[in-house]
This record gives sequence, C-alpha cells and structure tokens, in this order.
Amino acid sequence: MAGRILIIGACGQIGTELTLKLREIHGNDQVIASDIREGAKELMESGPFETLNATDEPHIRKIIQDYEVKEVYLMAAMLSATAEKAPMKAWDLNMDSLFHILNIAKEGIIEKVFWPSSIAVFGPTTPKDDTPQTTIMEPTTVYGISKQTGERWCEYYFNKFGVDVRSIRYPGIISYRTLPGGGTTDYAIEIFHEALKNSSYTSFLAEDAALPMMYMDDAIKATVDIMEAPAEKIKVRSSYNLAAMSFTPEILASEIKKHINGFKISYDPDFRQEIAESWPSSIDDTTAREDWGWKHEFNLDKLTTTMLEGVGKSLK
Ligand code: AKB
Repeated sequence: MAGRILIIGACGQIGTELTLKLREIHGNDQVIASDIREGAKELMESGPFETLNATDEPHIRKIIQDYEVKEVYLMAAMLSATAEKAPMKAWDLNMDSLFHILNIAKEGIIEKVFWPSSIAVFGPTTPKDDTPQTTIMEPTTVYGISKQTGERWCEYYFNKFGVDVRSIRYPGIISYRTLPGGGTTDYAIEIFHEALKNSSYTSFLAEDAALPMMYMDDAIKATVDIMEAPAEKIKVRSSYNLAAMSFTPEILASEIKKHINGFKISYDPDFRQEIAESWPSSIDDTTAREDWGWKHEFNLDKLTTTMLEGVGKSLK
C-alpha cells in the first residue's frame, strides 16, 4: 500500500484492536492512531499518536498531509445509549466527522475510507428475525438516525464522486482489552467482569432481549477483509449486514454458569431496553458472505471461554 493509514477514534473499543492489527499487518510507523484522548499503553507505545478532535477538519487535513495518509478508518462516534442523552452533540460528532472525511476523499487526497455503521440503522418496523440486507429502515434512536443518514451519504459519495468508501453494520462487539462506552450491547461485556469479580450481575436489558453479537477478532477480520477486497467486489456502498451469533442475557448467563458455579443473574431493565427492542434479533448477512467472502469464526461457546480467560487475566 502506498501512503499511510490514519485511524480516527483509535482509542475506543474497536479502534484500539483495529490499530494494533493494522500495525501488525502494515508496520507500526505506517499506521497513525488519533483520538481526542490517549488510550491503552500498547497502542500509545507501538506507533505514532496524534491528539485529534474528529470534528476539527483543518487538523484532520494537516495530519493527513503531514503523514501522507491515503487510507482513513473513521471509528469515532457517540454510541446509542450516550447519544440519547446528548442528541445534538451526537449528531454533530457522527455526521461532521463523516463529511470531513468524505470531502477529503472526494478531493482525491485520500484513496479509501472505512466508516462503521451499525444494526442501529434498523427500527421497530424492520423484520426482526434474519433481518435482510435491504429492508425497511426506520430507526428511532439518535445514533441509528445518524448511522442510517451516514449510509445514504456514503452511497451518494460513491455514486456521484467515485469515493471508495466501505462500510459494515456492526452488531454488538464483545471484547476484553478495551471497555466499550455508551452502547446498548455493553451488558454482554459487563456481565463477564461482574461474573468474575462478584459471581453475580444485574442486567440492564430484559432476560429475553435477543440481539446480534460478535467477538472482536471477527469484527476486526471483517474490517480488514472488506478493506483489502478488490473494489469491484464491494457492490453495496451504503453498508453491509454482518452477523456471527445472536443471544439473550439469559442465554449468555447460562453459558457463563457452565464455567462459574453459582453465578447469578438478575434483571433491572432501564431505558436501554427500549433501544434493544427496536433493533433486530438476528441478521441475514448472505450478501457480505457472497460479495467479499465474509466468514465468522467465533460462536457463543468460543466467545465465552475467550472472554472468561481474557477478563480473568486482566483482573489479576
Ligand atoms: C451500541 O450498542 O450502541 C453499539 C452498536 C450495536 O452499534 N454497540
């Protein structure tokens, strides 16, 4: 690859692991991490870091110019639960940052863009089970509205200006290295920490709230794969459905009980339950599998053992 890679939002849950993976693939000095605040030691010490507000267009342009960046991964966003508490701030962050990058790409300064979408683009009127790639989308959250709008603009910039932008609708992503911030699917990470610390967890979602989920390594693999695929294979320029597994808090708890004797779960649903109810229970990702060969590796069993081991080590 000619030119360097810039990750905006590199210190977040997905950004951290994505940056480390891309540094492993392309070399540490080829991947510039940036975020509004510093992050994990491993990330800060393994390559270049720039403090960057994702809405500061002149600063984004300067970093792209200084490092001769050709590929941008825009991972900065306000997630579903936090966005409900600060709607205008979420809208400004999620949309302004995307427009800055799309416009820089339109000018030909960068060649390729990755922008994550989410299952939040769907809403209560969407078919809930095996949600198809193309279907009714009437999101009812600020985050979902921003992601759906973003998808429309990505497709528009591809069609009108030939911008090579690629996107995935992430489900809930489960990992142990960096904690997520402000999502509705975060319970599925908190539960492992509480199970190992206290042998009990109170879920903020109801026992039967089924949501699409994925282990981090699969999400990173999908992100790398879609960006490495030949352009002609990327036929969807809004965003691809992506799936691995689907479970409820009750199912996850019974999986954890197989490893932690006496683990107890209780339920105290809050405002996030309403968000979860508006989202699909499971996703049909046939199009991603057919177009660019997406394939997941982690099922619930493998996810549970990996999380218990990873969180367990981090608590020592
Ligand atoms: C959230 O819960 O907001 C995110 C997402 C599904 O995009 N994890």
